[in-house]
Amino acid sequence: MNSTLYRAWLQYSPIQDAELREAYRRVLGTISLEGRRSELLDSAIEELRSGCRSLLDIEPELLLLGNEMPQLASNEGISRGLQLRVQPADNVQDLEEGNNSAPGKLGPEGFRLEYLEGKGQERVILIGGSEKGLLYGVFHLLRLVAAHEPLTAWNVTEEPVNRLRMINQWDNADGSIERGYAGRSIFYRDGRFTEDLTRVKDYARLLSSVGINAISINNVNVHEIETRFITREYLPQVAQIASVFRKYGITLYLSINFAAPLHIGGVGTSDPLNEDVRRWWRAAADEIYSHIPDFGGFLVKADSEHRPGPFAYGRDHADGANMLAEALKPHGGIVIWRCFVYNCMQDWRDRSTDRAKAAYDHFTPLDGRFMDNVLLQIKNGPMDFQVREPVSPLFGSMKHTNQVLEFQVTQEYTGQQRHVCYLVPQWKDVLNFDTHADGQGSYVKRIVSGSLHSMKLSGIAAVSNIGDDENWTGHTLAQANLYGYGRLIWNPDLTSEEIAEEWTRQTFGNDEAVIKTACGMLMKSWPIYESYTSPLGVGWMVTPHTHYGPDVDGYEYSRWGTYHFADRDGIGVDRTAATGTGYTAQYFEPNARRYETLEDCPDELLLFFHHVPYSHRLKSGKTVIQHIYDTHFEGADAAAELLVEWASLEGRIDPAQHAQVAARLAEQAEHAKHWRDVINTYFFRKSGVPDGRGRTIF
Ligand code: GCV
Repeated sequence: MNSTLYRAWLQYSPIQDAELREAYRRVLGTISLEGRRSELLDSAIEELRSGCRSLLDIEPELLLLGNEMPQLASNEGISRGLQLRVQPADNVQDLEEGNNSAPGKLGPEGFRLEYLEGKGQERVILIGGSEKGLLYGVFHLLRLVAAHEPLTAWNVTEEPVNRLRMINQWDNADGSIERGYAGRSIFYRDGRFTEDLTRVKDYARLLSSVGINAISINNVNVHEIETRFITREYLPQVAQIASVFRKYGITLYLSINFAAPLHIGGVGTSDPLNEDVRRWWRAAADEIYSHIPDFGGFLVKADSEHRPGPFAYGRDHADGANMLAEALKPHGGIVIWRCFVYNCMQDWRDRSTDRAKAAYDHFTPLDGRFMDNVLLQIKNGPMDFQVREPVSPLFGSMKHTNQVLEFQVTQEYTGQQRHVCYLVPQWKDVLNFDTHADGQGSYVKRIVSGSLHSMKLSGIAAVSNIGDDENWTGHTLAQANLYGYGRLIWNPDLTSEEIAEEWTRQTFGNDEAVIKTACGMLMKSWPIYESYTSPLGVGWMVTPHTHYGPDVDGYEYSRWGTYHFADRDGIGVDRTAATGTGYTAQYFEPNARRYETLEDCPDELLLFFHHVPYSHRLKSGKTVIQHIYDTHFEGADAAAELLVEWASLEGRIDPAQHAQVAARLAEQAEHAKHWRDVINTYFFRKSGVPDGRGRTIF
């Protein structure tokens, strides 16, 4: 497949501007490489060559300058073209030294790109902190070309801010994808691994181009076949996938079944303190590493939504995680243990249990007990990837435990890639949230980058949004979320607008009208989606199980702990310490007080923290009920307007891309009306309060 839809942001569309094309050709016509060839360097060169072919219609001359590793001085070596170098190992900054490189020293994943001009000659020097850094540099260079950046602006030094930059696939061996909205798995089909790995390779290119360095390739809900992925039967195939990703600097992980010793090991128990169980996991780890020497480790969902875990044996999460960590430790592997643990069999009549409190209550007492090769993976919010949630209070609360933040790129609760919802602004809000864990400035981004509490291991993971649809993501605009995720976690200080623009230029070209309209649409898409779905942070109100479309009471009398408590007088969950569940007390001050106090609580989270009458006035001056009506009318109108805006781009971008997005936007506009009418009608009937503007409610 080589269509525009398929190429996503790696279009490498021919440069039409003759002057610019000539300038790029001058410096990219000759590529010299100093140093030893390696798999990663081969990938870098392959990418450069295909990029040059496609963007500039040239076949660059490649000069291999042998094994000598020259010094870094930029005036050495040959004096023209693009010069690729890997910084000598003794000059690479140790990871332990921190993420910001000292002058002259690059971290192993960093790179420096420099355009030099003088004496009638010009050249570009690209130095990688390692082969991997060089590969990232090549992708960056190609990004600059695709965005038509002038050579004089090619002067950058980049280091990733986060160490672990991971993607989690929720793919099942039968080819289905849990919460997948873009077709079937590219990894598996009918219980077997896919034989043709072309698509896996192209996925690796996409991920590597935005700096992703780790992937887990199977669902955290580990079923029967996948339980055996860690055995001799499947490891040769897992190893093949690992080798595809390795060439792009991406380390492979597997989700494991905590009860594997019991189910497939013939051990009779999975008790983490049982010596036979421990021996079984050690042997399993030895076997894995004999096939995949650089295997990353295990991702574990345990004692969560009916998945097995240590609780069955009266043990806790630290016992479970450490047992696995011990098995992986001799090989340098890590355990990523998820904190998505709550009672999913709650009695809705029980007002004392609050699902939002669960992760904090389970894990904070264990701080300090996890081995140093264990990381806890924490979802961004305390519930489950809703369109609006507060930030999980676990961030910053476990100062002696490695932490990974989990985002969801797949749009489970945010329109399922049928609605456009650019999530980078939401993720930025999370990263910029000040936990006050160590006083002012204790931002989530500093916790997960490891800089606040000097964590040895830390980073960010996210659930992928791709499948085997031609355009990877179902909605072509949803490609911006995968792209944006990678770019944002490389550098959390990039703005949402910058990322949107980068993606748009690479995907749709450099027509300024396209950039302006498409970026504008992306930037308003999350607020629009929020406006016609569940109001003021209360969440849920979706069809049970599928999580698509409105069903206000769908989760109200269920066992999932997801309630809005709407009655004829008011709505919202009282999570205050004074009169409610006490959840607000899990935050550090002043956040605890801000959420606790009705006057200070931000409007957008009001119903997450408080139960209020419909007549309650928001900071905007509107009552809650009028806010619900207004946002739903306006939201549905705004969704219809997106379609009109997109129509204005017809003829300015590739027809296949245009038609694909137009079809999804038309569906969104219709579905937004459905949301509007269901929500407005529900609250009108519940409250009896008419719309102040007399619009039609049913
Ligand atoms: C993989 C939510 C989703 C589940 C998912 C779970 C999790 O509950 O609806 O499909 O399971 O989160 O993150 O483990």
